[in-house]
Amino acid sequence: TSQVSTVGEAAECGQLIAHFQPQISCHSGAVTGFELLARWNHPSRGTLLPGAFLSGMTESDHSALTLAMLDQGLRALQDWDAAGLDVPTISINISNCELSDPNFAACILWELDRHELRPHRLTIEVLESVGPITSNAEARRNLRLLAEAGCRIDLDDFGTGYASLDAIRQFGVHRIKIDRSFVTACDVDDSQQRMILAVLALAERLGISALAEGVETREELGFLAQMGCDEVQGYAIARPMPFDAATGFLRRRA
Ligand code: G
Ligand code: G
Ligand code: NA
Ligand code: MN
Repeated sequence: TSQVSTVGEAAECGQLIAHFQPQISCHSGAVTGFELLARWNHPSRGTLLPGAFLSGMTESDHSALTLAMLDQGLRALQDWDAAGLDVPTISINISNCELSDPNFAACILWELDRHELRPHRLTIEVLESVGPITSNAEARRNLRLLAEAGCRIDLDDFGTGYASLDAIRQFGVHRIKIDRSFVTACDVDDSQQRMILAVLALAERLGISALAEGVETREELGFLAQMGCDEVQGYAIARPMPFDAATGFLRRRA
């Protein structure tokens, strides 16, 4: 038998599994969504994290990964809807190279339509840490099409990138995800606190919401809630988990 070696082949074999990490409202404690994080259940190497396979991927691998995550995420929403479990949106990570594909937005909107889910149920996480997405006309067009259709756009790893403020202005970014590097020890470290407060003030002025990622302790969570952060995500709430465990998490909180 041939050895599976690319992410595209892994997708075909059903080896790409979405893990779901909850996002929580600081005000109500309600689940506001789940971020999907890819895992490769490799037959001989065990469970691979994205760090082990993301870097060597071709454009076609990227699109296969996105389609696999999208399909699992949208089917999860269908299941949760049918079970009466309220999950407003799921977030998927995309790579910036996908945004150069003229068909990207149409393909995403087709998948939503095919699953009979409205566009706001999907959040697209875009990264600025790898380069300014706003310099690419096709990327701008794709993001604008998605936002106009009602998809939500998250700016991931906020604070570590290049043209984040420009991106917020150019297409409707709904939410910034404050990078974990600013969140760690924010309850006790003065310089972390000032960063968080500055970013929260920025988000408020721009009328977009802020989610702090990588929240690991109750103390960090308490500080963020007190400072008016809208949402949190991190080990303090739950680790990324397979679909069944995520469903269990929702049932316990319902
Ligand atoms: O869980 P963690 O090790 O899973 O993820 C590490 C990194 O991999 C994160 O920065 C995340 O954005 C990225 N990542 C996780 N899943 C995906 C995915 O499906 N597509 C892309 N492009 N990146 C992902
Ligand atoms: O780049 P992105 O923000 O998508 O990365 C998410 C990454 O952070 C994933 O690897 C995920 O497993 C990891 N992660 C999620 N919550 C926490 C946390 O509380 N602490 C740490 N150290 N990593 C986290
Ligand atoms: Na992300
Ligand atoms: Mn991030």
